[in-house]
Amino acid sequence: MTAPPELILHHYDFSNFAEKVRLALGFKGLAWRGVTIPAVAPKPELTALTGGYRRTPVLQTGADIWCDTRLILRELERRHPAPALLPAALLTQIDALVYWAENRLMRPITLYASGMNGDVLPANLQADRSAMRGLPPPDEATMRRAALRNAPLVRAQIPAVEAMLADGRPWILGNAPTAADLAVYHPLWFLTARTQRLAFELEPFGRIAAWMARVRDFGHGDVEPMAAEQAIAIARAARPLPMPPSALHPEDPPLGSTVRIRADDNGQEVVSGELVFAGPDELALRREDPRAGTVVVHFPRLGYDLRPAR
Ligand SMILES: N[C@@H](CCC(=O)N[C@@H](CS)C(=O)NCC(=O)O)C(=O)O
Repeated sequence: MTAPPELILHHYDFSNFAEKVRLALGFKGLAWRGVTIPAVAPKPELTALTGGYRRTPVLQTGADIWCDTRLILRELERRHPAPALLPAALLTQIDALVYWAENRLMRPITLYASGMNGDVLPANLQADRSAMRGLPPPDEATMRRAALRNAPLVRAQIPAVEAMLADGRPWILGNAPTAADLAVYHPLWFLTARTQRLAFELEPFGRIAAWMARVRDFGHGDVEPMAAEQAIAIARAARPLPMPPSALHPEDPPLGSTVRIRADDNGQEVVSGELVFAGPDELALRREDPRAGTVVVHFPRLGYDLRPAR
């Protein structure tokens, strides 16, 4: 019997950040297992692995849990370097484009698409997303107003993507795909992920349409479903990877101390554990879970807040 694939992605179908990772798995031609997680909290099976982090997606390899798509892509690249999505010579440009796409471009698209598709979204989704930002549940009129306020912010930015492709290049950074293509693609994908109502926003842009078709062609790789309980059992049976040497800053909490990590933007559930790795742009903490056993949860440094435990 062949061993099952080591990569387990915890995701759900209409998550655009999950779509970014599914396409990365497809581009690299990888086999993986997909655990479908709830789109709203609580997510008890996911948080047995993460210790509290509830955003989507999360990658699991044995007893190692990789949070945030920036880190997930880096880990995929480390394990499967070819074909590359993060070529060293382009890393700074990729990071800048990822930040623009996933913050400045993504947020108005989310508010626009969600507000125009309120009737087809799961009933409790908007209340959950507002709670993630410390806001009360919005009524339909509020969502609609937010959609209308954000439509111009979407239209102010889509032409920038067409301009990036204006010289006829096939990919955002030239002749080969990079993580920048995935990061710019997934917010645009979200515009029509639920319904075609906003497809007209992309219609004037021929280069974007051709480029999105090329990205879609990466596919999702070779995926088989896995039950959440099985993923937890895999974590329990595995040992976390050995940690490379850390590169702590003098301001960091000491290695081996108990720390708290949470996202600095939304979904700020705290994860607590023992700091076992700190690098220039990665943090990892070890935690004991009654169901998942000893796991190491990895985060990027940027976008996360690290503090000593109280
Ligand atoms: N910076 C994070 C953002 C992830 C994110 O915001 N994902 C959305 C789904 S597309 C989310 O977590 N929404 C709430 C949820 O799924 O519980 C990443 O790159 O992974």
